[in-house]
Amino acid sequence: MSFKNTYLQQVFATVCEKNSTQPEFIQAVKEVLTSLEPVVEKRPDIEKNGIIERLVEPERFITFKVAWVADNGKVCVNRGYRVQFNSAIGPYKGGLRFHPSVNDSIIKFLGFEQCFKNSLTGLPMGGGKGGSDFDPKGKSDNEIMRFCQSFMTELYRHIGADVDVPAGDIGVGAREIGYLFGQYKRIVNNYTGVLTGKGLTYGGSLGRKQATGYGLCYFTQEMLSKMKNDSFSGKKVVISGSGNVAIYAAEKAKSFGATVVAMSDSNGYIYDENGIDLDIIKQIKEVERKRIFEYLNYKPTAKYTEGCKNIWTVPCDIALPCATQNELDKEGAEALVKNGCFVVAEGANMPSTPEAVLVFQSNNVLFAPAKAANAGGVATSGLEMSQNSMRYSWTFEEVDTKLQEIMKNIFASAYKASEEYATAGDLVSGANIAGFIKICDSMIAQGVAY
Ligand code: NDP
Ligand code: 2IT
Repeated sequence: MSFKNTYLQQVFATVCEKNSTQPEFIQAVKEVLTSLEPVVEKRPDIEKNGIIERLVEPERFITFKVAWVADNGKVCVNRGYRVQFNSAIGPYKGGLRFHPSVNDSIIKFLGFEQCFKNSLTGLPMGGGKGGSDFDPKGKSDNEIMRFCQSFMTELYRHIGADVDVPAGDIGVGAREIGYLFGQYKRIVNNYTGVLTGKGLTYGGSLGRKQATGYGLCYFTQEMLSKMKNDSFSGKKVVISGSGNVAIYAAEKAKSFGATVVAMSDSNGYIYDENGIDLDIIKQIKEVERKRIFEYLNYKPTAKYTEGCKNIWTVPCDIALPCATQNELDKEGAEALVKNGCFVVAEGANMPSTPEAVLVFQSNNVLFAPAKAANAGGVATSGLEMSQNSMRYSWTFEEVDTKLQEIMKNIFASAYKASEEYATAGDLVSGANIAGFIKICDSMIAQGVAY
């Protein structure tokens, strides 16, 4: 039996039964429902209004065919997805992921998590997510463009600036958002802020590119300061991934006085004991779109290890998993703890397995869960939406100041909820509960429709 509360136990059993082929979705639901147990016990109106069974069922789950033509003339077919999970507190909002591993389970776990994360930002955004099993690796710019155009030719009818606002995620950055936006505008003949993460010349927000990584470090700095009277300064940091989130987490950690000694991609990781040179990483990853081992061509003294999993054996004080789900397992967590790591903050979505989280919690590691720690990206997407609505742009400093404020507020509300309902400092429970209460109260106020 996973839950003492019989209502939660029944809802969870139904989730498992109905979604038996969706392990990541079940994993995400189990974690949230476990955190909500004390709230459900305290508030009978939750069961009375059927909140939990309504919360775990997406309002809409859309799949569609994406046919496109490769440069060699071959016709290819991929599957597109959009889940519109919960609209209680605002229009659906969440990224698009293009990666061959994308399936129903991945999209639903991401959409489910997004609801709570968006709620934590304090901005009016519901939860959604989408993407495709399309693999952008090795594709030409023209192939990416044709794929994005075909994808949007179906997606456009489901989204809108006040309906559902997609953005980037793995495999979707400024280039893809540009092609998607162009096609949306062509079809509907309407210039609106229907996507975020846009280029700065056509409605994008300063600071959005940096926001998830910077926000992760603002959250971590706040957690270190409030819970340990400490900071990034002088710390050794290991960061998995070398994409959008990882690069800007590394940049901010460095500006806070830390040394980032290791980064990875899905092939392997590099170790540079004097600190990774981020200009080189940006050149390899953002400009050339090549593999991380190319770093050795610039810095032959660095070390490359094939396989990304063992990055957690590199000794560090702070670990920032910024690649993908379940990339940090029990073994990785034990290696981190053994080497003295005392802070783990999640930049990726659900990067730590439940067993890894237990290792952190039982070894007093300061642990910042993804929903709270990586919310800076979507929060700044929310700021991009505000600027688009106002037909106005804020400066980088204005956006960055608001982002810092939002990350501090997220820490404060997660911490407060942990004190009220769980153990002070249990930010997993705190973030889930604080995100949930706002959605729950909004659902009750709006009656039973969804
Ligand atoms: P990018 O596509 O820019 O980068 C992803 C990085 O993770 C790459 O280095 C990639 O390596 C690595 N990676 C991806 N999949 C795997 C895998 N299966 N195994 C090992 N490594 C992998 O994506 P983002 O940086 O945008 O996203 C990273 C994480 O952060 C994701 O979990 C995403 O959901 C989350 N996130 C992103 C936000 C954003 O604003 N972009 C906001 C909040 C969370 P390779 O190139 O070899 O595939
Ligand atoms: O997981 C995430 O929060 C994102 N990929 C960002 C979503 C967004 O709408 O900016």
